[in-house]
This record gives sequence, structure tokens and C-alpha cells, in this order.
Amino acid sequence: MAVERTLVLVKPDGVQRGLAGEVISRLERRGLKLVGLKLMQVDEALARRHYAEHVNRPFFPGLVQFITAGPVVAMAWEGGNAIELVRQTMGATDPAKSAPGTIRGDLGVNIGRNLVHGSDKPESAQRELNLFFKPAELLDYQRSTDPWITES
Ligand code: IDP
Ligand code: MG
Repeated sequence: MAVERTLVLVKPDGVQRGLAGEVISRLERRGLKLVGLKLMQVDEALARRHYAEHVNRPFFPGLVQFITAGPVVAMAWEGGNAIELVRQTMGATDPAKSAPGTIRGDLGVNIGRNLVHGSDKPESAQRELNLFFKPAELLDYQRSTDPWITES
């Protein structure tokens, strides 16, 4: 099982609703390891780069407006199969279709206010982590003293 790193954002609706801790807690309990964390305001340039794949979609302007509307919590999570684990823990994009027990399925309101972002594949994770974090902002735990289950 490959050890991966992935970008997770608690979007402005999640921060505003006081659910950042809930998101962090669920990912911690899943067994993933937090290796980067910051509270930040996304500007339009970063929003457009982050969501570049959606530039031609009708919802793109609203998406950029929303993600820049308030602070986000940006995080890097590490673990075996972390990208897929995070996606499963988040649930489907549309909260109306996400399973109960997932973040979006339990807490989400609608597709434009779905609380969280998680990278969808290794290339996206690499690209997105580079957009949000400098290398020095991501921890490199001592493997020899690392007790985490995701190391095995
Ligand atoms: P994901 O966040 O589950 O990876 P994407 O398809 O990458 O979903 O879309 C990025 C974000 O754009 C979604 O999280 C959602 O907030 C928003 N979005 C996606 N599809 C729609 C739509 O049809 N209407 C409005 N917003 C959408
Ligand atoms: Mg996506």
C-alpha cells in the first residue's frame, strides 16, 4: 500500500459553521496523519488555479466566488492510500447523494456548499499540495519513532 499525501480543504461554509474540528477529528479517527495545517484566505488567482479543471463549467464563477468568500483550513494528510481514504470519508460531491456516515452525507447542505475538498488522484494531490504549501511547511516525521498505523 503506497503512502500518499493529499490536500484537504475545509471550505468557507465548513469554517463558518464551526465544523473544521469535526472534519479534522474524522480524518484523525480514520487513522490518517496530519502533516500540514493552516488557516488562510484563498485569493482569486489561487482559486482559479486550484479549480482550473472546471474553468469551462457553468458553476465555475460561483465556485471561485465561494472558495474566496471566507477563510479555509488547508491541510495535508498522509497515510497508506490517503487519497482514496479521504475521498471515501468525504462522501460523494453532492450531499444529496453522499452516504450517511460520510462528512458530506452527515453534514452537507448542497453541492455548492459541500464543506470539504480532497484531491482526487495522485497527480492532483501533488499539484494541489504545491499550490497551498511550501515544502518546508509539511512535516517529515521521524519514521523510526513513528507509532502511526499507516506506516505498516
Ligand atoms: P469534488 O469536490 O467532489 O472533487 P468536483 O467535481 O471536483 O467535486 O467539483 C469541485 C467542486 O465544485 C465541488 O466540490 C462542488 O462544490 C462544486 N460543484 C461541482 N459540481 C457542481 C455543480 O453541478 N453545481 C454547483 N457546484 C458544483
Ligand atoms: Mg474534485
